[in-house]
Amino acid sequence: MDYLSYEIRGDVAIIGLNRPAKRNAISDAFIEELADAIRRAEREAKAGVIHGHGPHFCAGLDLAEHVSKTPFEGVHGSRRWHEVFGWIQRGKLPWFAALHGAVVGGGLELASCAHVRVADRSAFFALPEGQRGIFVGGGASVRTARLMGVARMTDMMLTGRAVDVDTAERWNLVQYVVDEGEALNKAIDLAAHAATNAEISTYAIIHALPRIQDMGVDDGLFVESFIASFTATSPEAEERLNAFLQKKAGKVTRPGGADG
Ligand code: 1HE
Repeated sequence: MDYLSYEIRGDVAIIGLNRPAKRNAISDAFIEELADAIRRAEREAKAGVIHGHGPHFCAGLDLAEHVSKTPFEGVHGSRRWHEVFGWIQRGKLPWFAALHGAVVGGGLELASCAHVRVADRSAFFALPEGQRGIFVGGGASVRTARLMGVARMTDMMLTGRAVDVDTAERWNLVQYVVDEGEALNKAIDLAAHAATNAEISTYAIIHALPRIQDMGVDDGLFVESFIASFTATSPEAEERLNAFLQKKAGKVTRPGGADG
């Protein structure tokens, strides 16, 4: 692999963006490697982590390659990003992004596909497309806007504003903030935990929740009732529910508490 590292740890696939000299900028060949790695992870793991090697998570689209593309090649490139990133967001695995340094442009679009984002204190977030004379093309208008809201995204794109981790957490771009250098470990821990969940519940969580969010209230509640019933009557649910009732499964514990 030229642009990625790939490792399996237990049930977790760990994909590292590995083009640090170019700040992990994503070229056409890079996206094809990512496509293969995601499919491989779906065969070999129950959860996945994406992180970046070098000083930054990802500088987004490879601008050197992009500058010589025709408009239609640009459309095809964008559509390929959509396809591959869609396998992350609505594929078979829960994905955890470990973020540090620059998480900008297409790098933020990639991070926005993950189901959980962990950022260390070095991370910063920006959408410099407006300043480059282009537009987002890796799904940010759909995914990133849903995370932080259109008003904030409009501000970031119009003004070139970069935001730090605390702002990103307040804006719902990241769920966990950790000390510098700790994002990958935290993301792996969370992914390992998610890998122990019932496969059907994980699938429902990552596929049903974003769809229901886009539905009206009545439709959402109706769909929810069927998914709830379908998952609850699975053999895995029966086993897990009985394990709890027989006191063989862990209780819910207080955050940070010592009682469980
Ligand atoms: C690149 C890229 C890139 C760096 N494409 N080559 N993304 C951007 O507009 C962000 C552009 N990058 C930056 O603002 C900075 O590079 C960073 C803040 C990310 C990092 O700064 P720094 O000081 O650590 O690195 P650097 O010296 O700027 O860059 C190191 C090398 O990486 C340098 O090449 P070199 O040959 O001179 O060593 C840079 O040219 C190269 N490099 N970023 C190509 N992005 C599907 S649509 C998505 C739309 C977008 O993503 S638009 C946003 C693009």
